[in-house]
Amino acid sequence: MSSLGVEGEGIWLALGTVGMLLGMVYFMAKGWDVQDPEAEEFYVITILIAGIAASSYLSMFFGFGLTEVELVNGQVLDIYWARYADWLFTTPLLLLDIGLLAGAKNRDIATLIGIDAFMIVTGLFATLMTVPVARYAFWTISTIAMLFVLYFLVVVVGEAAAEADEDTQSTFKVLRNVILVAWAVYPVAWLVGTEGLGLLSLYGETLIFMILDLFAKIGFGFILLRSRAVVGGDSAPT
Ligand code: RET
Repeated sequence: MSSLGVEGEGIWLALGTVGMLLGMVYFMAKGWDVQDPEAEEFYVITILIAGIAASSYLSMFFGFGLTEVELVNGQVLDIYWARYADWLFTTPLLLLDIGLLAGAKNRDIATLIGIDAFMIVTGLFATLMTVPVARYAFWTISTIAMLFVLYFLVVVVGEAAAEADEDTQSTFKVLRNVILVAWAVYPVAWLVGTEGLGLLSLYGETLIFMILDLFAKIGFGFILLRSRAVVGGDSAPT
């Protein structure tokens, strides 16, 4: 049985599932013959990102990843918590992808992933709190963590990337910009969406998160796995 969700947003969850599955199958097909162990690593990570997101979207579509939070003022929010389970695993994997590409030190990648996990967990706290002021307090903490992640990515990982070859540098810059633009929209969507000020309906918010997730995961993977930096040499398609 399918679920249309609370406000008919099931359509976006279905599209999200299909989009993630198509991305995953495309990356698998493209990576099938890859022999180079370094390139293989990027394929495995990126396929995993799409696969985790596909299961999360499917669980939300079937209404499993959905719960209710009753605020102290009696207002009841419909919360898709499965997003946070998805993001807790996929955002570190995205950072691992770009960190490995840049040739960053393991220690720096680990720091970046640590702050990122803190961002998602405090974002989940913001989402589950019943007192409004606590929700906004955790939103602020999570957003500050995100600014640290973005800063660290540009400065520390960027420094490592600056020492890489030209192909790697240009792919790094494109992917870094994808992250800078896409990630920064998430806290805004939360704030204007049903978890925050409620200016957006659950229907509209689910649509926005679906577009962001596809861009930040499948768009990102597409750019990474097609790049000369990963494909290498003259065999690159563009
Ligand atoms: C939340 C709410 C609290 C404030 C902040 C958030 C940030 C979320 C981000 C999510 C990124 C997700 C990605 C998914 C992959 O497709 C948790 C929404 C800062 C940055 C890239």
